Amino acid sequence: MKQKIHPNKQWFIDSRFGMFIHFGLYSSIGRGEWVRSSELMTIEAYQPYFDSFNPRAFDAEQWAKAASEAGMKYIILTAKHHDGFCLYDSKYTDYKITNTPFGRDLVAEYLEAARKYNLKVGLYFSLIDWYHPDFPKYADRHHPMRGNEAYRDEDIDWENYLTFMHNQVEELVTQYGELDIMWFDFSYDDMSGEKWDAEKLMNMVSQHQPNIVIDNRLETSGEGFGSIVDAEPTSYAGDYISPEHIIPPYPIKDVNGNLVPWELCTSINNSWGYDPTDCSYKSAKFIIRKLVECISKNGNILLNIPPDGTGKFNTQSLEVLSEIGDWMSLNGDAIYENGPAIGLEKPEWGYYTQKDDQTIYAHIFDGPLGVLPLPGLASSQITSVKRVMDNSVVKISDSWTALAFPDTTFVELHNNHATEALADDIDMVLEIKLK
Ligand code: FHN
Repeated sequence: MKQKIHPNKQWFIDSRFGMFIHFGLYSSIGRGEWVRSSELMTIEAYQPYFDSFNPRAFDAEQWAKAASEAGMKYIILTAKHHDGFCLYDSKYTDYKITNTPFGRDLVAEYLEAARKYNLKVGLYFSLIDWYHPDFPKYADRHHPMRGNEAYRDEDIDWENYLTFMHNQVEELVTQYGELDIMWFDFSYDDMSGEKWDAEKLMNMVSQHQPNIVIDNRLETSGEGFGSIVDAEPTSYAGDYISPEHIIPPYPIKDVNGNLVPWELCTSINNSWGYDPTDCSYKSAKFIIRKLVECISKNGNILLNIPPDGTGKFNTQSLEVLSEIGDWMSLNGDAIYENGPAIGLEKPEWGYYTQKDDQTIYAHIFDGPLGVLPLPGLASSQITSVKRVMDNSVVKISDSWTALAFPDTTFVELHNNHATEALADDIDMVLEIKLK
């Protein structure tokens, strides 16, 4: 089925699995990246975290190596989040990492390390800036100074803010080499589309980085996905839909029936920015199974790993990433370049994914009683069935009962139709080759 994405950007769909990193001043506070807003914190109250910011354990290689070894194919770092603090040496503000005790351009080091590990590289950029004097405060429903009488009659120059914001995007897309993804975040209420001068912004970005993949958050998705699913999307509709902590129930299509790429963004626990009290780390098994579910519906997962205030990934994150990597090293063929299995219903035991016209993968989460049914696949269609983990052949059952169901092939995961535990209790993968 035709994908609604430029061929130069197919790598994004093929990658299926990426790393998100939220890092900034808030990481040293440990109460999430919205702490200024959630605690109505003034710039002055936030300033000590700027003045003391020095993530002594930061090592871009640790981030990139962990992503690569977990089987992630792309990585996206917050160059600037809503607090306006820049992790790069912006010439348009003093509110930047090179003016803190850390003193270095962290974005530059991150990009160098990510490219060294052959990761596609992306930057997250906040359209919102709670530090800039010309960003709305009193009437804005997210700003830390919302409703603060001191700002009731604020006199802001929105055009000046747009010039500033566009200039910052331009320095990112011109001074840090080829970027593969720009992750704009986020539009809301009337702060959407042409309010950001989005068409001009997109034209500028595309001029400097013609193959860059862009998310759909330059416009609000409102009750849907934004204009990306329309017959004539806006110039800033983006290349993919970005659901957050929600997996679509089925593949997303545009009004013409083309598959629209999407990427679930979620975190390894329940926090984007570091929070030491958030110990609800998702297991490798949970993440892998959700990744398979997303792929079966034409989606990617962008998994956020929050570095702590010293700049390192903590042990809990590293252990989960390592276990994911172990599984991906054996089963990556059933993840990368996979998508929905055309014409096959979801089987009861897990999911089908499809790589090409001759290759389908069965992702078995729940083991069968005796032989495993492959619903929707007649044995006459199949040339071979193998276990991906060890490339061992799986026998097609020729029992009289199995043969009674012509639209279903039964395979023997164990000899003599025995019922045994799955050889891989995360996701036991079979490669099914079709004629
Ligand atoms: O407000 C941000 C939030 O802090 C975080 O960056 C997420 C990640 O997708 N995006 C926005 C909320 O949708």
